Amino acid sequence: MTFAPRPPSRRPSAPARPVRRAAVASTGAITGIVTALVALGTAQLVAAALAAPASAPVDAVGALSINHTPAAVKNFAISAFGSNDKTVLLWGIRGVLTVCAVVIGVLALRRLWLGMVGLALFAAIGVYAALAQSGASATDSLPTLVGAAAAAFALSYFGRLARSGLAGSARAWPPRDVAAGPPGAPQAGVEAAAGRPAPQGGPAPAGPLSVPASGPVWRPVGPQPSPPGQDRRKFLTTSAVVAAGSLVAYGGGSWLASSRNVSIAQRSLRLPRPAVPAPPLPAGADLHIPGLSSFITPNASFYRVDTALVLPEIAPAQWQLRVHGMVRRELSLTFDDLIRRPLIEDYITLCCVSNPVGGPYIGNAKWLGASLRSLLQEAGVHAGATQLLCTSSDGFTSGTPVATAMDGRDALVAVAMNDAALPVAHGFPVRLVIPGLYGYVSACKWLVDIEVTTYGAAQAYWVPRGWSAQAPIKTESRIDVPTGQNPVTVGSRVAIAGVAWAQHKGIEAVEVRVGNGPWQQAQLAAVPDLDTWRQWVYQWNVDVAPGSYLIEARATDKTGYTQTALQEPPAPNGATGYPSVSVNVVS
Ligand SMILES: Nc1nc2c(c(=O)[nH]1)N[C@H]1C(S)=C(S)[C@@H](COP(=O)(O)O)O[C@H]1N2
Ligand SMILES: [Mo]
Repeated sequence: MTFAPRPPSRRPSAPARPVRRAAVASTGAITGIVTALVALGTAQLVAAALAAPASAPVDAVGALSINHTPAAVKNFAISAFGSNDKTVLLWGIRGVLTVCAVVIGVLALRRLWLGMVGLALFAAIGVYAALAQSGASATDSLPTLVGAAAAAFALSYFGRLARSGLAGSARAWPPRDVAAGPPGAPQAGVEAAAGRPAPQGGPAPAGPLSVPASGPVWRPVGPQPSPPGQDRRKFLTTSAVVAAGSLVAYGGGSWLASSRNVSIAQRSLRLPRPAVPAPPLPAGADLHIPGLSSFITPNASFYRVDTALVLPEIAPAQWQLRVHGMVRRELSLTFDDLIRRPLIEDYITLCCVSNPVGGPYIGNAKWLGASLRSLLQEAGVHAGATQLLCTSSDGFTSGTPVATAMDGRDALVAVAMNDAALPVAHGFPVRLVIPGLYGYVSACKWLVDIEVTTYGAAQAYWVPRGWSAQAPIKTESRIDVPTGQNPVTVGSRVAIAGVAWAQHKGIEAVEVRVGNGPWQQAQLAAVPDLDTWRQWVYQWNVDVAPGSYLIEARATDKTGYTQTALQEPPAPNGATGYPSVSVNVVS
């Protein structure tokens, strides 16, 4: 703090004016900033409670300024800051607010009403901005109004505390006879800051400035002034605590408000009809065998794999996708732009490279999305580009081969999963789904950016962490039943069933063997196309002697490749080996 007193002997003739000035300025700045934080924190909480994040003052003023920005400035901002343009704008508003808050705080130390007028001015701007939103109602003014009320309270409380802190320090130093001039002369800065006239000589009425020059400590009637420094300390600690609390309220309120906003946007999203509907689901796609994974995995039980500690909450209205890099024409799409494109619907089985043989990180859904290929064609991919570096709003990146995205398979910029908007955990509002590639090289969730580049020029998230840059899904199978938990009886018939997958190649056959016996053909369920897993079942007549038996399965895809028996772990590009389950046969 600028409070450290200089020894009086050094500058006996100069009153402490510069010191006071600095003290008033810093104290005023703190008062103003704490007041502003209280205003914004409170407003944000109210906005969250109302589920109206856009009515919080900073966001409302931001939206207002976007709508009133000339196109040229907007284009400059977009080209200079890209998709960060909104962030830059919001921080700009916060910066301006901080400067104004400092001014209001300093004013308030001089005359409280001046600070209050400044506050009211800001409240008016906030209310105006909140009500200027399209579809705004009177309640949208509440966040700003409640915030301003809390701020007014904070301003008068901290103003009072600040003034007595300043006065306390004036009392402590410098000794009145050295620095303060003749008794009764105005003490520059301090009384101005205190907002009341200096005592005009004599035993002044109780007040922190009425300190006798010498003699025994004079005790005023009424509330005792605190010892020097104590008020100042109280001011500093209280403002630190309140500032911290307000920041937490602000952060928490923003998060709450946007997550409520997103869930509302998600529930109310109207999905356009697909231009290319999914092939009809064949009657026999689901064998309905107890314990066998259903052909379609419900969204609620779909596996989830990502690096997000806190799920990104992106409202479609805020979403933008940039396609850039090695392209002839950079593209920028809003959510409306995206869903106005012809949408393709397809059943696609998504699988994680981390899935061990027999593991759970695989699921099948009906996806709806725009064609990634047509988007890339529109952008015009340069010859020589090999990789699409796709970035999530949380910074995660996946790297997809350009060739795979362009070869005509249903590589989707997806907006829906099983006839509903994407769940937030699965990438709302937009993610990629590309049949035939493990998720980490294809299925970027919360997609915001596609950079057309090369494998030489860029590495996606998992590549420097030891996973392969290229990762096509390996032909695999899983045994769902029996689980091996219960014994099976000699002479009974047991359904050995599971799923097999070779996305975009298709499953041609699945074979099963029991206890190193001969491979037996399993019966395959119907599938709508090549991009999904395929259920299979083998009816086993338990005609073996009691004992423990290993059941194994293996799949062959439509290219003629049979999955390998070689057991490999998931790293670096997918596990291999026959799935197996050990069952106990009893008589
Ligand atoms: N933004 C983002 N997208 C991501 C990931 C991630 O960590 N962050 N993980 C990928 C991986 S490894 C997989 S397997 C799939 C999983 O998609 P799901 O969680 O919808 O099943 O998402 C992919 N997309
Ligand atoms: Mo994954």
